Amino acid sequence: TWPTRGLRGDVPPKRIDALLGYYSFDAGATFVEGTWKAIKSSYDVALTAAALVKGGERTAFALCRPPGHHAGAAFMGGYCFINNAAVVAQWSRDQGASRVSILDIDYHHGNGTQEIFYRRGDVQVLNLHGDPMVEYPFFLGHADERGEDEGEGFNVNYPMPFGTNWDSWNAALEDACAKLAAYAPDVVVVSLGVDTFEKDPISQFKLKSEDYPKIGRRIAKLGLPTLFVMEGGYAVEEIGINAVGVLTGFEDR
Ligand code: 5XA
Ligand code: ZN
Repeated sequence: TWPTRGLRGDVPPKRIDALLGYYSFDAGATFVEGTWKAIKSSYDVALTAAALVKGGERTAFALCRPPGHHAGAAFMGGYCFINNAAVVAQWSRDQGASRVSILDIDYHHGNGTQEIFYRRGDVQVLNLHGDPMVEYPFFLGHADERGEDEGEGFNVNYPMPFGTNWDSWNAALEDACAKLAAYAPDVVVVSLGVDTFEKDPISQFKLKSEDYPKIGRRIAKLGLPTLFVMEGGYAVEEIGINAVGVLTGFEDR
């Protein structure tokens, strides 16, 4: 049960089946035996990668499963329980980074990441994704969501239509990279989803395998310590090829 309009969303009930609704926004984050172990391992992987970058590595790839970018400060959903990208952004701040940018290039809007940092100016959030009028998570991710209070102007959304190809997607990436460079963060966290791929079974963008190294190359051009955190991707045969494509592009191999 979800506390939607007309129900009390401010009183956490006592029963586990009701708490599942209270702490989620959809039925896409379920618990079975082993779920918590997976969530905690994913979180640990992200922090290990963050420590490598803090220790001087130019980049590290956190192969997180489950992913995280739909999870907010107090809710799960969309296969996400803990927001790994947000955790490492905050960890980097705690370790002395003045500013952190999160560049979310997963096909779906990272509603959790947006929610967590929406009122903060110390973490910039840039999000390229399917238009929420027609695409999951539906209820956040519009271009007019720009951040509030101290976060005003530090949340940038690029909703794009079904069928978006490399040229249009890349134009959004260019704009995002320009805004990121102007913000001059100490660390970049990339929420790396490869469900933008043309053959992804649940997504509607048209990127090709040959495009992923170009993404990595563009991000590398920023010249900043960069932490890649895995998000979505469902074309099982090509996930590895496309994710590694971004990384080899970053390393210019
Ligand atoms: O980035 N998010 C995803 O890939 C999960 C989408 C869940 C759709 N029900
Ligand atoms: Zn996704």
